Amino acid sequence: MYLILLYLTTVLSISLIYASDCGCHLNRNSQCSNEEPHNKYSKTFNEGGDSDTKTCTSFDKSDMVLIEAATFEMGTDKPVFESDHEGPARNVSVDSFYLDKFEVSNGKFSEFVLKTGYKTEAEEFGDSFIFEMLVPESEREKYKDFRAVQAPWWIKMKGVTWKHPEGEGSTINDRLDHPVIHVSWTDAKKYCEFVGKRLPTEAEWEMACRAGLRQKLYPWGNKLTPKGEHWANIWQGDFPLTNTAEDGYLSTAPVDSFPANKFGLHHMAGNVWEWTQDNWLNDPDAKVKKGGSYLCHESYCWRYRCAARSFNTKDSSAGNLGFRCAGDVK
Ligand SMILES: *[C@@H]1O[C@H](CO)[C@@H](O)[C@H](O)[C@H]1NC(C)=O
Ligand SMILES: [Ca+2]
Ligand SMILES: [Ca+2]
Repeated sequence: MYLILLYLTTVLSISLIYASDCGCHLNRNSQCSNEEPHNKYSKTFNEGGDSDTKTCTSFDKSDMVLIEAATFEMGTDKPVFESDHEGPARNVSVDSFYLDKFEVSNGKFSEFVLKTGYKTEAEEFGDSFIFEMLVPESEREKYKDFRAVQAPWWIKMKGVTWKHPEGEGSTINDRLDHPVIHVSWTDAKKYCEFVGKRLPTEAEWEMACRAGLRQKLYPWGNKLTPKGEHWANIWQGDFPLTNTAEDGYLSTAPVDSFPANKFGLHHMAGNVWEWTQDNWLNDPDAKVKKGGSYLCHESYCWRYRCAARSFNTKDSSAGNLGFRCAGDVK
C-alpha cells in the first residue's frame, strides 16, 4: 500500500519552500519565545518555518503522560516484514519526555486552523487518498478509474481534506473526537509546534507503545483479543472486501475509546497510523509512521504491532494516517 501511496504522492508532490523560522514563535499559548508572534493569526502561517524543531517546555500537559527515561528493546528479531527493517532487537535509551494520551482529534486540529488559518497540503493539492468503501455511493462510478495501481482500494478523490474526509458533501461535525486524518507530515509538525510540542521520535513512540513490556507484539501483550475483547481498532473480516467491524468501527474511532496501555496511551495500535519525526532509511522526504490503522488486517498489513513500521513521503496524506505530539521535559 505505502509503495503506491509513495509513488502517487511523489507524482503529485509540489515542493513548498519554507523560510527558516521556529514554529515556537507561532504558539500563542506558549512562553517559549519572547518574540512577538508576528503572524499567529495570518494566512502567512503556512509560510512559517520548516527548520529543526525548537524545544519548548510550557505546553499544556493535560492529556499527556510523562514517560520516564529508560532503556528498552526496540525492534524485533522475528520480523514480519523484512523489507520494513523491523529488526534486529536492540537496546535503545530514551530520555524522559511527554506524550499525548490521544491521537490529535478533529476538534483540536480545528482550533489550530481557526487560530492560524493554516491550510493543509491536501487542501493545497486538492485531493487525498481515501479507502474505496468510504467513497460515498454517489461518487463511486466517477472515481472508478482513480485507483492506485497496485492497491486498487485506494482512491485519489478530489475535495478530500481533513474537514471533508469523504469529499465535499462530508463533514467532521459528528466526529470532532475522532483523529484528524488527511494530514501530511508537515501539517502534523506545524500543529505540534503551534501547541509548543513536537512529533515523537520513532524510539520514543515505540517505547511508549510497549509501555514497559519486553518484546510483546502489542501495547498490552501478545494476545490480539484479550478475553475475547477488541483492544485495537483494526479490520475484521476479509481484506479488502468485507469488514465486519466486529470491534465497532468500520473507519476511525474516538481518540479516547478502546483500552489504554499501561502508560495510559490510547490507540498506539490501530485507529490511525501516526507520523514520527524520523526519516525512513535516511531519506529526508520519507518519514516513519507507526502503529497501523483501522484498515490493517493480519492477512495483509499486520502492522499494528509495536515493532512494526512503515513510511510515507512527507507530503502524503490519507484517510488512515494521523499523529500525536510529544513534548520535552526540559
Ligand atoms: C538489553 O539489555 C538487557 C539488560 O542488560 C539484556 O538482558 C538484553 O539481552 C539486551 N537486549 C539486546 C537485544 O541486546
Ligand atoms: Ca475496526
Ligand atoms: Ca494509532
